Amino acid sequence: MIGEKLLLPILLMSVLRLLTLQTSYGQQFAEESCTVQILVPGLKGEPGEKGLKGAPGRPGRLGPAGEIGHNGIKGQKGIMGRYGKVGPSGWKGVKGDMGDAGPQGPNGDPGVPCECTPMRKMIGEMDILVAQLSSELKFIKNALPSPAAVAGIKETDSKVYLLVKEEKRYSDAEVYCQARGGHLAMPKDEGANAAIAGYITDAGLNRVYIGIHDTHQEGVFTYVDLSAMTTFSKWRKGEPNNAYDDEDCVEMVASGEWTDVACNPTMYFVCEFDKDSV
Ligand SMILES: [Ca+2]
Ligand SMILES: [Ca+2]
Repeated sequence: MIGEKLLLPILLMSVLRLLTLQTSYGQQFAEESCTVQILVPGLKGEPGEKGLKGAPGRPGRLGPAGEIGHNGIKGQKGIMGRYGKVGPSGWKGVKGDMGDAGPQGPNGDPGVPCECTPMRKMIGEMDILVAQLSSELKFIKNALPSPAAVAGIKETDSKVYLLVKEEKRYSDAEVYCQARGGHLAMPKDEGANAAIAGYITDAGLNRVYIGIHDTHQEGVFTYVDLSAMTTFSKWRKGEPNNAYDDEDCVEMVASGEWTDVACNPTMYFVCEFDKDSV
């Protein structure tokens, strides 16, 4: 405080002296003022030029942790990680398609000889049986006008007999049989006669035409194929009698006996066929 009180009068004195000297002794004042060395602050100078950029300062202290940011833009896909452990076995799959056929295998070992003879014999017998059945079936198909019209067939070793339940005159009956490859039945021995008689009986009939007549010469009976009657005949007692002088054809009754009758009446009849031709 004391310094400032002493300094103020000095400053005032210096200012007055400076003003008195300035008018006439400008130059001198300038020289004297420099020598006085009074510490008075000058007027504020013009701003200097901008200095050069200083060196970077030391890093500051580590700041506090920032807040959790919001989701940003999704980054690029990372590289594939390592393979994981092998997982458990899966369910059994659906059965696949059949594969291509494999190559042909090697030939097998030779077989042991078999007893083929009995087998061949059996096969041969079966072939014969099949052939017989086939021919009989063919015959039935050809011979039967309709299943209801015929009672069926009978056969002996060499003949097949067919009872036709269609009433025809003698000549028409023979035409019918010939159309199928045969004739009216011509019993030439006891066995054939019995077979035909049994056929009639089984069918519940009383009489049928058979293939015997004397149309060519009265009293001389022949078979319908014109073969002669030799040793066998089965005439009923009192027959043939050519009754009314009009009996030139023959019927067989259920007992198997023969009777000469007229040729025009219609009745059922029996055809016969050779087995060889059936
Ligand atoms: Ca006669
Ligand atoms: Ca008679």
